[in-house]
Amino acid sequence: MWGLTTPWWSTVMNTPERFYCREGRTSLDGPTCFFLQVTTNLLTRGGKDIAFCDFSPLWKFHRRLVHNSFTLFGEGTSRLQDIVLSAVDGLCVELLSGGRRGFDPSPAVTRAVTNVVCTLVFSATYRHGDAELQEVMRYNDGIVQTIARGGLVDIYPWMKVFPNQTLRKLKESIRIRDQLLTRKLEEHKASLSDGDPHDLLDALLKGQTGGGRGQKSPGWEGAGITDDHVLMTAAEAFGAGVETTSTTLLWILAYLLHHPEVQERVQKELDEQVGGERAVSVSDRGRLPYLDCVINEGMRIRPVSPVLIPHMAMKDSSIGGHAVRRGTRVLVNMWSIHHDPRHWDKPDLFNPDRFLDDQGQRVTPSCFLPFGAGPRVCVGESLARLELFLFLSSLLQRMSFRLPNGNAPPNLQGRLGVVLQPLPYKVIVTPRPGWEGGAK
Ligand code: STR
Repeated sequence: MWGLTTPWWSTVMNTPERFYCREGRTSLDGPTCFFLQVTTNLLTRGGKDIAFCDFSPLWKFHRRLVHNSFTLFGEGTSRLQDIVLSAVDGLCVELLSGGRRGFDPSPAVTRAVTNVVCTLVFSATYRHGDAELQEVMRYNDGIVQTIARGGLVDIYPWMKVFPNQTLRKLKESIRIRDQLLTRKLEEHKASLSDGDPHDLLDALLKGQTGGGRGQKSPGWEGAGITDDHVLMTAAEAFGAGVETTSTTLLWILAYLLHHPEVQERVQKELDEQVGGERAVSVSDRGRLPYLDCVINEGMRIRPVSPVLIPHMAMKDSSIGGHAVRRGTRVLVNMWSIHHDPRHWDKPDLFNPDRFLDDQGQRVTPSCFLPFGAGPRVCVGESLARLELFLFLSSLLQRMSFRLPNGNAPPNLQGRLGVVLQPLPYKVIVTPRPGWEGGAK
């Protein structure tokens, strides 16, 4: 296993092993789990969420509820598209007003993605500079800064040496988060009506009472979903929805700066299939295979979650030929799966074409698992894919990205915090013909 001198994650990532197992934990109270317990218990009120909660019938129900409410916005409806496109317009205007000087695209991208998630979770849409949006972004940043990735996955007792100041900052960020979300929850309770839910909070509240029939029918599974569950789910949808999507977009932009020819090819495809007269829409997706490949290749080469959050064996089992006892925690090394030279030709090369076959048809290799797999597969996968598609296609339709003169291309090593992030870098954006203002 990994030692003390190098960070655990670089040791894990740099081995070909696909799984790491650690026996000896049977519940969240186990001493080896102290550190994980401190941070994730604070974050989730002791596992009232989806990602960190242990498996149980209630968890299954809870997850299904969230999944169903996501399909409300998902493909087949234009709601999500409208929400994302309005954030895209704002983002394009902001990026294009960045001027000819190089600037860091990260704050604008994060703000746009945060805005989408705010609309999905509690129907708020914010203008640039809105005080509540700033508050949301500040507390989220506070959590991201303090809950290092080690906090999510590390399993050694010495990790409990957790600086007090950091813990204080985490607690304070969580307090602000909970205050804001509680307010939103109360507002939603007061305005809950019989029709279709408007957002995730509505859907969860309806799930509690069995489809909004007003009173809980006896034996209704949703009765186990407490207000705490609703709050923690909303909070998690935030954290997971913002960090992952914005980071993936920033990784892809970083790679496009390294590979201007890829950017040009995407833009050529967009020009041919969509043109410059109208905004891109979900229905264009089938016509833009190369763009899809670029998104896939970005998620392969720099998975936001290079080591998945821990899974626990619910019963005696086996994995990759190794026996795994009940209660063992299993870490999946997605980095090694996505860089396995037996499955990927030159795995360190950014090559979107690997997702196309000889006939130019899209292929999805079995070793490509950016959202994980199985019952714990990412619940936001289709939302995320839709967002990535709409954001990236609209950006590249409307503007081009290049390096400021004299700047070295972005560092591609990245830094593993709560997700694997690129280090800050600068871009110059120039509008493409007809999109000087950023939106139409
Ligand atoms: C980010 C910060 C925050 O405010 C809340 C959360 C909770 C859910 C976490 C998220 C975090 C980081 C990304 C995670 C997500 C659950 C699934 C996702 C770890 C800490 C991934 O596995 C990529």
